[in-house]
Amino acid sequence: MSVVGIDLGNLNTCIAVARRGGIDVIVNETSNRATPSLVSFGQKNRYLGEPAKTQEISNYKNTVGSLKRLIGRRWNDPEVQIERKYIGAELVDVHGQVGAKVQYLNQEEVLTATQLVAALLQKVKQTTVNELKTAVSDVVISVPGWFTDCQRRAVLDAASIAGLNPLRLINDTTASALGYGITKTDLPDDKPRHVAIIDIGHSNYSVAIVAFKKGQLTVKSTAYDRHFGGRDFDIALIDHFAKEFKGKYNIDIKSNPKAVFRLAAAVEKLKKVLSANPAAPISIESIMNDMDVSSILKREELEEFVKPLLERVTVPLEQALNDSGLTKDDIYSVEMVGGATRVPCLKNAISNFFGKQLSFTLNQDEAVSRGAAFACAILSPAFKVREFAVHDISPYPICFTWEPEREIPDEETSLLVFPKNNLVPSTKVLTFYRKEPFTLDVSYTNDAILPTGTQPWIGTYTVKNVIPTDSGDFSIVKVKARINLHGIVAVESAAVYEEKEFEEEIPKAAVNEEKRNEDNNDPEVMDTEVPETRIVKKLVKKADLPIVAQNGTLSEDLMNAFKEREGSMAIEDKLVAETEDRKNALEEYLYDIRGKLEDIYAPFASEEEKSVLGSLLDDTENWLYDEGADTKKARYVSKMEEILKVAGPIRQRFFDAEEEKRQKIEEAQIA
Ligand code: ATP
Ligand code: K
Ligand code: MG
Repeated sequence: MSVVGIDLGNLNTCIAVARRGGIDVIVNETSNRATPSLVSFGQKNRYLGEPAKTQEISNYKNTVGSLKRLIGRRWNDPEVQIERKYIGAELVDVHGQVGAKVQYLNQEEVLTATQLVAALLQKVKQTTVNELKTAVSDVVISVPGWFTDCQRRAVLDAASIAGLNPLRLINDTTASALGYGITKTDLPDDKPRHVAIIDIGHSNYSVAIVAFKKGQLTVKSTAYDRHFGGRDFDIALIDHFAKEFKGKYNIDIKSNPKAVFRLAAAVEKLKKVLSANPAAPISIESIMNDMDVSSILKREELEEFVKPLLERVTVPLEQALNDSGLTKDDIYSVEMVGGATRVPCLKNAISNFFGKQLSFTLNQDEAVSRGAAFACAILSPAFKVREFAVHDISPYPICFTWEPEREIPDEETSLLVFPKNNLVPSTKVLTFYRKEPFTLDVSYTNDAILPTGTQPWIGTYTVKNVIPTDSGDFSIVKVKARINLHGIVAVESAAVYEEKEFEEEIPKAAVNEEKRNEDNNDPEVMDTEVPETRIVKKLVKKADLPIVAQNGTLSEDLMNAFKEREGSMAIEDKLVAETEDRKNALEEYLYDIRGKLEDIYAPFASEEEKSVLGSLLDDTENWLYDEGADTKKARYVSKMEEILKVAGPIRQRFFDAEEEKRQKIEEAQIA
């Protein structure tokens, strides 16, 4: 059974697996420890991860990135407009959800963001299967702590489409915190150690204040800047150089999408060099109109370009600290995670804020995936890990509302069931007095801290089969509301209860207490022979009630349709890969046989055979450059068989002769 942690990053996805020896980050088909979070569509197949990156520029119209910024969003969410500038493909409205329109198999295809993430997860699954050589199903996937119910449900749907079984969605900073805590052997028994976990990635910035004790962590508070990361630096640099090159070379980069992508790739490199050097060059060959461009930039200039961003860097820190009720002095260490925490001005600002040296003990690029793998190991029945409890919180207050019951005057019609920073997971029971079915609306309450554009609605749950009691009174209905391990909210169950009278023995202590009060001068009375009883009323469950649920999870029909579509696209990809494989094999075999025919096979082939096979090889080679450059798998297989038919007997004679030689040597040795 697999134990896998997936850090679904905006730029890169990182996969960690738990093995007997510990947690390892695995490499993909190009030996990289991170896979680009990109999916691309072609005439014959999809390109997922690395190959999508390779075509990002040439096939930008059919390539989609920023996947985690799109998933679970409605089309009219203002954030979708923000993402447009980072994405080559056209974004479209798919029944109110955001999707992308691409050319695939020479046809127009529209895929929802959920399907696109499923495609990426499909790739993640293959990479993991290749590494582990076993089926992969159980995973833990990380998401930003600010992800809403809808976004979380969409990630779960995507995983399900890809055939994965998420045991948990874990918040990015919680994953890093788990990786920190579970490997520390010196955590205190009593007074907790408070650590600030800071993750600044490509698109977003999260901070969590976490209390660690031996065997457990408790997230005290979190804060976010959802639009703060490496890509903001990239955009600032793109703007700068586009302007500079306009003046210097008289070219308009912004008018040419491919030129923008070329510039984006170059400024990302430049930015990284500037993290370690005071100045760095940039040069791009034929950026557009066959023009080469070059320039140089100082680190201070970059810092000037992103000044508005830098002014915001301490805002989440301030907020998280405030919400935790702690002071800077209470913070034992500041752990930095995420690629953008390598930027010197960010490091300085954060270090100055806490008045402390920053700590880089966690692997900046891999901490989240490693933590997610630990979480998976903890939840997996297949694995034994050190006991470590994770107490996380949910940032947005959630309330339940309902229609008032006419016969109950002044009944409340809403309740804040899960306040801000409620523990995750958590179950609460609500009691209703009703004579007929009723409906509960679940929604976020506080618009102020909700990401703009988030619809407050989370779900609608109707409790069915509610009727009056036998005496025509209100039935007592208890409803179980839960935030589960994924951080999503649902009404889990409902049941009708009734009050029943029971006769119960009065506990000895209580009897004695009563007696003593009656007559505390006479201790003899305390020894009562016959136990005394009393009548008590208790609520007992009479029956479970059915619930009709509506929430952000995909309907069964759509889920099945998406699974089927993903399955057929995956088969297409596999077929293309196998075809490519057969073609390569044919090519290799052809050159191999040709070489051997002039060398070791020469003594074993007649002149006629040599001439027949020689021209067959020539013909096949020509065919490979011509019609065979791009054809069906079966054609490559049959060409291979044709060659084998002629070459096989020659090869056999060679092997027979070799075998004879070997035996002679053996006999000589024995003799
Ligand atoms: P997110 O967490 O926002 O979803 P992610 O997890 O994919 O995104 P990371 O892999 O943590 O992001 O970080 C990637 C970002 O870090 C990129 O913008 C990258 O350019 C930047 N980065 C990586 N190394 C450096 C460096 N040495 N100097 C500056 N920036 C860097
Ligand atoms: K990452
Ligand atoms: Mg990240």
